[in-house]
Amino acid sequence: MEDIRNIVILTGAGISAESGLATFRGPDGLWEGHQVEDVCTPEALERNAALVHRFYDERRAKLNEVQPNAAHHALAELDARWPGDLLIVTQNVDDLHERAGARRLIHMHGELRSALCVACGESLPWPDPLPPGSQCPACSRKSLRPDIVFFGEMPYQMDLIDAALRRADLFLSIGTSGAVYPAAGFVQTARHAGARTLELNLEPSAGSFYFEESRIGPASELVPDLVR
Ligand code: BJW
Repeated sequence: MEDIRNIVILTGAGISAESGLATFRGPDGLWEGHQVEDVCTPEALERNAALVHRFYDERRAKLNEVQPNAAHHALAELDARWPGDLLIVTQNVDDLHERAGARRLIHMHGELRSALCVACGESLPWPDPLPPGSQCPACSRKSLRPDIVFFGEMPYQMDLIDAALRRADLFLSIGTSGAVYPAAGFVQTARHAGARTLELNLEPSAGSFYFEESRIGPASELVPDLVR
């Protein structure tokens, strides 16, 4: 790591799997027979708000039962001690990176513990449980939804992420299938900018061939081995 100063780390559902949170695409990747693509759209929210709210209510409740694992802790330690630029970009909506102590973190697909007002755009801590007909404290409209980036919506902080990728010396991808864009394209942006690229995953991802190196195994072992 001698010649590396700027690091971007992309994480996905696989990093939280060993904490007990289900991934999306795999044997446990279904929720009550629904594909994630059927629940996580603005159209689904409009068509069947109760179903979408229940999906996120159940996942939010599950957060109280799980803890960060060795991979989250290893990344938080790296964040604390790394003198150069470092950015953890997580696609996950759980809070396990921050509970492990990570500070330089972007939730590009939103957060379970945040609510978004569709009327005024305000984000606020999710009032748990959300009483029916809850009002937005900023505009008083009854228009709160989960602060989650659905398919077809723009992920958060893309400008910041893009800038970090363009000056990265190392791009590390952990526990993501590489099935969802724009995150799946980050490896190409980083490579074009001259970064070294490494993937840590339980199996080769969809974009495995874009990486210079792939290490196959559980994140709780591979991440501490790499960063400590
Ligand atoms: C382990 C492990 C262990 C297990 N250790 N590993 C280009 C081409 C085609 C389509 C598109 C395109 N660009 C955009 C699109 C459309 C769409 C898209 O990508 N569709 C695809 C289905 C093709 N993208 C969008 O709509 C996005 N918005 C957008 O593009 O806006 C326009 C734009 C234009 C230009 C620039 C920027 C933007 C929005 C995507 C929103 C995704 N939302 C979801 C749900 C919300 C969050 C939530 O409910 O949690 O986000 S979908 C779901 O997938 C979730 C995840 O964050 C995301 C990625 O999944 P992830 O994390 O990779 O999980 P899995 O389950 O797929 O994989 C887990 C991996 O871990 C596996 O490989 C396992 O092997 C591994 N693993 N255990 C290590 N112990």
